[in-house]
Amino acid sequence: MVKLRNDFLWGGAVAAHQLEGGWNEGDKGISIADIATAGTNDKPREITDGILKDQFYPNHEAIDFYHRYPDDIKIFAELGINAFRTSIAWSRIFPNGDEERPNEKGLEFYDKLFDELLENGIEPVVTLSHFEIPYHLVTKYGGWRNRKLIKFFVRFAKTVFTRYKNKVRYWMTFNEINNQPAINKGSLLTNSGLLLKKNENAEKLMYQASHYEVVASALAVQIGHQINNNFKIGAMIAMVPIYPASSDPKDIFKAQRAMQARYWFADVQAKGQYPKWLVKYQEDSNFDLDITLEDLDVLKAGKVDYIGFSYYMSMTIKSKENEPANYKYEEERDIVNNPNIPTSEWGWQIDPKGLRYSMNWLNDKYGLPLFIVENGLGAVDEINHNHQIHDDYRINYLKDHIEQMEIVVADDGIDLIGYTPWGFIDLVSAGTGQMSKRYGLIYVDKDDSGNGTLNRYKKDSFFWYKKVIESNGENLGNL
Ligand code: P53
Repeated sequence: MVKLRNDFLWGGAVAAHQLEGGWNEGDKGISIADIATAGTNDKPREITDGILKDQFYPNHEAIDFYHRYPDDIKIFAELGINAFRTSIAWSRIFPNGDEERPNEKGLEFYDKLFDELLENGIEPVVTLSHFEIPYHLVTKYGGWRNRKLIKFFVRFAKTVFTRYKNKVRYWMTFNEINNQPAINKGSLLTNSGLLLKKNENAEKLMYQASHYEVVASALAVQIGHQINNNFKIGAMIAMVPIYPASSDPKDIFKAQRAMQARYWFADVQAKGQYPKWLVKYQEDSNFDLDITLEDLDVLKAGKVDYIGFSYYMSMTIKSKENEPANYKYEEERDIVNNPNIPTSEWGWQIDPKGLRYSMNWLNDKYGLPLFIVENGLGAVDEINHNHQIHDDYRINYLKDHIEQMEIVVADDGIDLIGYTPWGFIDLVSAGTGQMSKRYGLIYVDKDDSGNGTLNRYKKDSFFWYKKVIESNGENLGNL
């Protein structure tokens, strides 16, 4: 029944700063993730001005993958995955971000990591920028508000494309490039590294920084293809479909505008140009952005090969009385609860059918191969005295999503490259800095304050996913 590609990638996904640790080893520089404190769902992580003595920084050690990767990869091989999505920490390769020459020790680390993976039949899938911009680029240049960042990023991309051209086939430029609204709260924990100045227009700044990022992404795509014609270089977007709360036409349009505002990044990366509504909107807002004709040519020439996306949840939006015609999407203000679907312990609305909707939407819009590069459930796990973790809630979540993914391939005829569930080994949450928000099929013994043996244990979901992979997705039954 299921007709997945013969070379379908069954994998797992992580990001350098969330699992490696070794934050100051191998001449690595400080990244913004290294100065992010721990938070909770109610208490946002803080970005401190440099490293403060009395603060706990969960990413400094993370799960110590930097030292433990050979043993971890043995467990990954036992799980049976054939793809491992990670990122290259920019600050290992260019510790400050603006050096002329790369740090050889950083390059060697990823050589060893990729070799170890390949020897175990696991293909590395690599994101260039996953929320870990070198901090020096923030303090000296203001992060992506500065056009110079394009040059630094392209140098980084060129360096790693060249170095790993025979080890890595699938690349993504910016993780969740559309995950930018955090700047409204002044948070740095996105790719952009933006600190709002007093009285600065956050929306204008977001459009400017995002423009430089899409230009840098398009340049990287062009250069990557020159270095290795077989490279597949993708966009990576956070896919959270926005539904209208009712069939009221006001809700329908509001949801449409929300989708446009959330996904224009993919329009630019996949179609090589800005959507008309946004050009008009930016003009009408008098943002006076630095977007040159040359930039627009770069965008046309650097279209991505596929759409990578994360999928965790859907959101729902409702109109208000007297909404202005030029409604501005503001997620925190406008999202309402969807009573038809459940909500996770961290407030994310679980919606497996929304995955089918999302993939059809993406396919209709871009017609490019799709790659589910993140999906998963953050939940509290209990480990018993035999080191067992009975995480049937996680199995159910993954099963329900894989089921929809298979319907999409079998019934909707959509070309899907692979599936790499997020945080398949427990790691530090990006949003909260917690360890207790666990996504893993592999348990890591460490708590939110940084205590624990760091031992690894296989959860029930590990044995379940192993069977799914062995049967190429045919066997989704519980244990
Ligand atoms: P955490 C928000 C919404 C959707 C995906 O997130 C998100 C976020 C950011 O919190 O991020 C992606 O750890 C991201 C990963 C992250 C994962 O989702 O907050 O690409 O780095 O860990 C899960 O539960």
